[in-house]
Amino acid sequence: MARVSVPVVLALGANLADPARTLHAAVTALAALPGLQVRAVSPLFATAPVGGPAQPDYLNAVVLAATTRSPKDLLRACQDIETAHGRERCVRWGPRTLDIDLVAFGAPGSADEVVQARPELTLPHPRAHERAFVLAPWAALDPAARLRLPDGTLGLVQDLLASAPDRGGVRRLETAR
Ligand code: A4P
Ligand code: MG
Repeated sequence: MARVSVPVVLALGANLADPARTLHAAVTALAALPGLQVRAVSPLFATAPVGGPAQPDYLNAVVLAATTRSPKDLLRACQDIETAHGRERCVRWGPRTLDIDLVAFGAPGSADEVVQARPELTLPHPRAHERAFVLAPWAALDPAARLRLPDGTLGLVQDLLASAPDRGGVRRLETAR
């Protein structure tokens, strides 16, 4: 059965090899996925690492898209793109050539919104609401964006950013993309 296209928010991060090049290649790979239409790509943000071992600063970005894929299928496609860019999973929150997380699937409050707490795929992403490295690029793209919070309420991404513990560590890069 053909699925209806629903909005999806993806968060990209990289802090090994050539992160800017990797993020641009990842966006190109996402745009080439059947069943995914990239609508907007944020500027890159240089961000101090949150958690994990000592590691280089990250570059982070957010992609707004629409998809006819299921959440599980989209996650698998994102993981395939990570693997194609040399992603290895050794240390939790450790350095990585590329991470692509599903932040939110479906519009908050609409029938297509997906809220689920499964280890293999939790939606919305369980830590996105407290991470400036996700919230800052997202707010730069969509100042009115809202995110379903773990307590079930909706938060304005800009407001969440204003109180995110790591907000002092994020810096928008002004370079042309
Ligand atoms: N998984 C569950 N829900 C999701 C989701 N919504 N999106 C599962 C993506 N994956 C999800 O992910 C571990 C498992 O989470 C997967 O098997 C997937 O099925 P992973 O990509 O293998 O490992 P990870 O990303 O290290 O794990 P985790 O816990 O998701 O990490 P976070 O919370 O995403 O943090 N600091 C800066 N400045 N910038 C960053 O980008 N990233 C992290 C990773 C830590 N610190 C950072 C950054
Ligand atoms: Mg991840």
